[in-house]
Amino acid sequence: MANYEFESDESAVQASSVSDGLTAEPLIPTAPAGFKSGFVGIIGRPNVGKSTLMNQLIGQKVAITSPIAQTTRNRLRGILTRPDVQIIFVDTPGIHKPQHELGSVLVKNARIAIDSVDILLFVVDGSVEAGGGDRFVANLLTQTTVPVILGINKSDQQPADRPDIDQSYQQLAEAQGWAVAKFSALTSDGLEALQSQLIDRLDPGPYYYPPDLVTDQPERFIMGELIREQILALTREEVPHSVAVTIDRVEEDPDITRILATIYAERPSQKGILIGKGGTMLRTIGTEARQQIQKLVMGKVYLELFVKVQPKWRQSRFQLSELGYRVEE
Ligand SMILES: Nc1nc2c(ncn2[C@@H]2O[C@H](COP(=O)(O)OP(=O)(O)OP(=O)(O)O)[C@@H](O)[C@H]2O)c(=O)[nH]1
Ligand SMILES: [Mg+2]
Repeated sequence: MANYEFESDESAVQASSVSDGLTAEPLIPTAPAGFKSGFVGIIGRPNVGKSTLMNQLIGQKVAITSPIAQTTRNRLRGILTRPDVQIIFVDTPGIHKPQHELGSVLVKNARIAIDSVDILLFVVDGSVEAGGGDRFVANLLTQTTVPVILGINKSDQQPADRPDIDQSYQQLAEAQGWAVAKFSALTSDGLEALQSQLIDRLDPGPYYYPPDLVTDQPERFIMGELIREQILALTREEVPHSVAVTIDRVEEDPDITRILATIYAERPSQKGILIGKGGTMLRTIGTEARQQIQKLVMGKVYLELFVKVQPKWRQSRFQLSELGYRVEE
């Protein structure tokens, strides 16, 4: 079974050399005078739009998104390079009350990001007022010395007659002296101002990654995520949460990329749902995922999917690690 390679914080520079496909230029140039750079951690409860925001800020889809909470399972970096600045955004799993070992690995990985970045962007959902989940995250952030910007997202969905929503977040921010930004990751409204706020707070620094690299993740990881994204979009209830995907083989021929992947479910009933009547569900997942992967590799893709049952993988430390989920200290 194939394992994903994950990079620790310390190996950020080497990460570029192991990223296959997404990098054309392995050399890191010397930064000109006045160049700024740094790491921005995107933190918040699940489903507030952290991954959508990161994709929009870097102008490319490197993180999958969905209306289902706990979509993101790994810390992953999205890199924005301009002539004057390089910002490395660190997308994290939503912070929530863990129900199983997978959940606690996710939350631990999100928490590690808090102290390993230069700026924290605490993202909240501006279509609803501050709740217990936001206050829990806010409380975690009071324990760090890293500067925090509270970002009110989904401004496009905020009802005009609810000024109390912003007030509930303003209160959280004022209590800690945090800056506030308001934007919509979906429409890009307010994102330029957010970018300026971030750049103002960055110090002069080097290129951490080659200018044309958009993520630290290997192409294989993103392929697996694009398959999981279709499962999140097409299945319901427990199925999206019970699924892991491994990429077992990638063969690149001049005119086609052949990919073999396995979808792991926890129960035979979930396997049945994933395959569907006469294999229709698996075919739909495969067709949709193949189209997304074709955009990633910019060429034709042949995708073969298998479904296997791995009972209780979300509870088992060993199996979590085999499937690419472990605490990355
Ligand atoms: N209307 C609106 N929807 C948004 C906005 N940003 C994100 N969404 C939607 O919110 C849902 C969750 O977005 P994600 O980016 O997956 O959220 P997340 O915070 O990364 O979620 P987890 O990975 O589960 O922690 C998706 O359906 C997005 O399309 C926004 O600015 N406006
Ligand atoms: Mg996410």
